[in-house]
Amino acid sequence: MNLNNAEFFACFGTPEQLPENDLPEICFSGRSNVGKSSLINKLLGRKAIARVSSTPGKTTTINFFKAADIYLVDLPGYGYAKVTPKERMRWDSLMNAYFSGRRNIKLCFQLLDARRTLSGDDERMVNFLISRNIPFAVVLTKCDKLNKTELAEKMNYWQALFENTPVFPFSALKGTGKEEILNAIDSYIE
Ligand SMILES: Nc1nc2c(ncn2[C@@H]2O[C@H](COP(=O)(O)OP(=O)(O)OP(=O)(O)O)[C@@H](O)[C@H]2O)c(=O)[nH]1
Ligand SMILES: [Mg+2]
Repeated sequence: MNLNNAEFFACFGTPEQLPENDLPEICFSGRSNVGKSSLINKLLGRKAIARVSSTPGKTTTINFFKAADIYLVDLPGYGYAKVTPKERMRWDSLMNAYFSGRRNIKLCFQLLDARRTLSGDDERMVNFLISRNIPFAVVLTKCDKLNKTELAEKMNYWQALFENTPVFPFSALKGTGKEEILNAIDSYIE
């Protein structure tokens, strides 16, 4: 799949703004700072179509990018400690609206930092996807920060947690895993 002719489509900050959509959508979920926007940039072959920041909580809206008649959807991150109860409620209602709206979500990439272990928030997110019957695959981000042995250990850990789910190691820095992820998108779109 070639997603090189992408354009920014729109961003949505409240449930009412979310448009109904029947084009296939691939969405990206994960804690703040895990690397969602960086992954989207890499897949689209762009440096900064999605905004990347070293401060967590950068993406607070649902951002749609259009490429090859599909949407890539950058979801706002969770698990950011400094969020107010009000912002947390906004996040909840926005995410609920997104996943319960009439749309054609083909696959959700659940991003997890390869170096870490599954957090309570990650587990809640995964269970939410399962409860909504959203097909998902796991992307392990920041793999460039692990050496070969550490990566092999972590792959075992994550693959054991997600037995029947594809798990893709990825590095936005080096591009590792990009082709495999694009192929997965292809297979879920068809
Ligand atoms: N070394 C390394 N750094 C990465 C990688 N992916 C992302 N980063 C860095 O991690 C930080 C967060 O990346 P983002 O892509 O903004 O993360 P996000 O998940 O979109 O964060 P929010 O928008 O806050 O939810 C940035 O400083 C990135 O440069 C990676 O594969 N390797
Ligand atoms: Mg982001």
